[in-house]
Amino acid sequence: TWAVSIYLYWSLNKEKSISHTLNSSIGYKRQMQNDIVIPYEDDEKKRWRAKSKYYDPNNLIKKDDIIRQKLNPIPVKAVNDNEMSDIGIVRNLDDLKVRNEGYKLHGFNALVSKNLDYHRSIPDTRNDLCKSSKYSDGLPHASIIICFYNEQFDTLARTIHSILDRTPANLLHEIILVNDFSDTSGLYETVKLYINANLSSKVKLYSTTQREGLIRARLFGSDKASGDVLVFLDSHVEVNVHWLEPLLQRIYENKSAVVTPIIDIINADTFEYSASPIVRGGFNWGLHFKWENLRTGFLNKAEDFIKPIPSPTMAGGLFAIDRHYFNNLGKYDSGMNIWGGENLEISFRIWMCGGSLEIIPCSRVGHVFRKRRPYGSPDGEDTMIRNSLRVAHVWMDEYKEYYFRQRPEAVNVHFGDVSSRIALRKSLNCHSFSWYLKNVYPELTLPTDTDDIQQRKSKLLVSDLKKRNQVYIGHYQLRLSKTGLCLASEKDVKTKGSRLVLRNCLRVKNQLWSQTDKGELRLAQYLCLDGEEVHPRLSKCHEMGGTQKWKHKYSTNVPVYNVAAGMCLAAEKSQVNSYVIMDICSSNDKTQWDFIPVSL
Ligand code: LR7
Ligand code: MN
Repeated sequence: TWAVSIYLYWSLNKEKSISHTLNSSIGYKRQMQNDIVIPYEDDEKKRWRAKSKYYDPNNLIKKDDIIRQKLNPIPVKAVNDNEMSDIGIVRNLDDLKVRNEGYKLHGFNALVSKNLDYHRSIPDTRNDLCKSSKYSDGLPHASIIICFYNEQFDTLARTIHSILDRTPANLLHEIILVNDFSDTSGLYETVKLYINANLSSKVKLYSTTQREGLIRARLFGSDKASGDVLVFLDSHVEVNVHWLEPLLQRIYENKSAVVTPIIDIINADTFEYSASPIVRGGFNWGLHFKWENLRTGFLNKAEDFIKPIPSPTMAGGLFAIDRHYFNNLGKYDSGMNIWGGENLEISFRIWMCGGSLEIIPCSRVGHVFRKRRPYGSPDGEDTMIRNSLRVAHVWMDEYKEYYFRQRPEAVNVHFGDVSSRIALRKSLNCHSFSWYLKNVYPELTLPTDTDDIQQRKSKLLVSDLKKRNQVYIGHYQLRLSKTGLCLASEKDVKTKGSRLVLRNCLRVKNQLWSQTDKGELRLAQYLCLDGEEVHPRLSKCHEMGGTQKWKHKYSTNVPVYNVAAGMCLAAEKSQVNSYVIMDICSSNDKTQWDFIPVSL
């Protein structure tokens, strides 16, 4: 265990420092996190979500039985026991390596993905009315284009199989995979072998000859396509039942409608599949995509939940478009590099040049929302800024000033030649940006100085609300089995970031752990035990589960397991003041805890 702990410590720290340098040196900062935030759900939406029957967390992850037998599970039991707990358990150094390298290279839990079947059932998240929808005969057929750069093989395989399993063969013209010059060793060869050995000739694999970035890689793929409709997907998705028919139906009715599914959530730590609320795409003046609530009153009658929803923008990764329409509309801006901005560019272009962009609620596709983008651009360029500048200069007329005001550092950044895109806009005879704002996105307000203050205010309100709604299941001391030592904070109970240590068991605040209905362990009902790092710490409770969610049974001699981390709470040594760490789950004494109920 000692050697294991050292390795664990080293590898987790290494992972952390690498991700830190990646984030800061390339300048991607935390933008991505803002991009994927789902807006705070108002009560109405919550009620609606609660009513829908599809959300069944116990049914989410079903593992291949063979894998299950091989792994010989150790008895980690949760109170609300479900199957998911054991799929991410790190049982040995090989598991640990898969997991750690996975987070580093892919930004998600590769161990879970590896242990999941390529064919798995996911909950049907559609509204019930979708189930009786009828689709026309003679729908156009689709070329599905998936670009990938360093994708984890199992996740890519699951993406492809979900399509083959859930798409009617007569509507599937081909799947075009474009390897964007991945540098993870052997990926291209592995994919090639797998396709040749297992998959139909409808699945085609191409490769770029240098790293192009997702925009030019999609252009490359779309030029090879010959189906009526192009469907673009990311390489870490799972399509849901009857996902394609409603998209094709809408394009069949209107060739200039560009359509997206609702993007459901595949949790990056656990691969749980869950439904997303119905929201539209918007953006802010920093030119970041954001989710936006529907217009009030948009969802009135039952049928409103299944009709197309006009959306000012799209997230970018998952959409369907008539192939000729895509080509006539100017495809993509090939001057954009690696990642970012192309989603707003094509959204503005669609609306301003006579088309429409719509969300089709009966089409559902899950996407792995990673915690950070695990790659940069080869030369370190901030491609989000470059690409956004191209959007601003071509499409935004005088409104580009608002972007510059928001991002003063962008003013002097090099963005290449945009003359051909300006010529395109002219030749398509497109509307002005002010037309777009007025007719498509009137909800977008111009930035004012008070915005910041308002934002801070609304955040405060939300957190107050959460505090009031807190539900406690029980209050305990956690004693390391066979010792008189209890789990305590190294510093004061209110010190964020404090590590955890063993202290002689005493009935003090500093050893009082309260279990919430969200699986949190709160010290003195204040800060949350967070298992993100080798040394678990006290963090502000965010109520989003993840590394603040713990499983165990309240009893004696049980491991305390962190679902997202795949690791157990362990004592470094059985001595007063020694640190508590995250370690491989075993039946070792150092991972066994007694829950001693405390009445308040
Ligand atoms: O250099 C690259 N070459 C590639 O082929 C970089 C990426 N890629 C591939 C990559 O393997 C993946 O399959 O391109 C695809 C998209 O890259 P991600 O998954 O890193 O992007 P993302 O999901 O983080 O970001 C969203 O915004 C991007 C802006 O450029 C793209 O439009 C993504 O497609 C888009 N993803 C979605 O819209 C899914 C829903 C997320 C939300 C909200
Ligand atoms: Mn993605």
